[in-house]
Amino acid sequence: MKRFFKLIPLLLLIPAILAGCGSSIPSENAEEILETPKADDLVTVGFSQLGAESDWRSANTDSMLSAFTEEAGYNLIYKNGQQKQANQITAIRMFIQQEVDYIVLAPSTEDGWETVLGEAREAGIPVILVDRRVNTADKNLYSCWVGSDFELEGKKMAAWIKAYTESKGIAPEDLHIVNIQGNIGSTAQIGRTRGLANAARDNGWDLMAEVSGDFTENRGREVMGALLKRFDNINVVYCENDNMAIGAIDAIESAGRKAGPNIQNGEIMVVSFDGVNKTALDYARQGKISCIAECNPLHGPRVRALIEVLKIGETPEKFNYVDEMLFSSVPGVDAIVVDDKTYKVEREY
Ligand code: GYE
Repeated sequence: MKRFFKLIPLLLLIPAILAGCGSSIPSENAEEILETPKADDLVTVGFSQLGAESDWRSANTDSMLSAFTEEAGYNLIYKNGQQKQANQITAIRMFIQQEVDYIVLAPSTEDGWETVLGEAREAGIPVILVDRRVNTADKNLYSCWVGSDFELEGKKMAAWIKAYTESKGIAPEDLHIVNIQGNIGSTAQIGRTRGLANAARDNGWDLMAEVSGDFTENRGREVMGALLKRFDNINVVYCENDNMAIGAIDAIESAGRKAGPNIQNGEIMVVSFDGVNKTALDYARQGKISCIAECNPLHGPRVRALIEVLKIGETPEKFNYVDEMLFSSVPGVDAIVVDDKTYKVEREY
């Protein structure tokens, strides 16, 4: 809505910017500056995405881009934070300067948002959080959040590991687990790590190491390679996303080992989260990944629905959770129970 007026000064600035920067304007900026003015009746949304580390993230970005179209009445300004909180803070400040109508933030990590979210509030721009959360003492620094219950995902996975290994008569102390974590301090990492760590403590499992693989395939490969050198008895690898699981499986196979559920026969059981990446789903069908906790990335329409509520002056629910399933093609466990609730284990990916 307000963007049209903001763009005029920006367009006037182009010759000066070109002169100042020589020929190399980063393409991301060029796109924003050269953007054509939008109709005045569009609602402008600035979306600060944290990066592009995984297939989940790409699916999430696509979902946002296809929900906030001009046909739907929106002008979306998308900024990729390249995995750096500082970039996301800069993007939010830019959105404030542009006087966008709403800011949508997918935060990289939970801490450190007070100042910039305070600036958005000063400017009167509502902030909607998507996927991960922020840890601010004042919860009114954002209007609402939509995403997954990451700790529940972790608890479900731990319940599956327990049920499966019990069904095979494997003693708890014989489970030698490593956790390849997501980027430290992100809500997804914190919840999934906690789900496993609590279950390990309660069940007497040997949780040998927790190391971050930053949610990327390459880091998953590197971290698993190093863990295999450090420990010779790993039999369960808990990967906090599918991309890291793919990397970890590569490392397992390169070390001459087999990824699979038969840990009594020397296989290394890999479990993971998301269920978005095609290779991971193939690996799951083949038993290289034994269980996947679904994490749904399709938040675009959900965020749009929240904005529609704000637009008519109403207050949406503060925290909006998405229902998710658990998948395993490994026979033996049909259902698991977490916090008194029964979840079916889906067999088809
Ligand atoms: O599981 C992982 C991604 O925050 C839920 O981040 C998201 C996680 C997702 O990179 O693949």
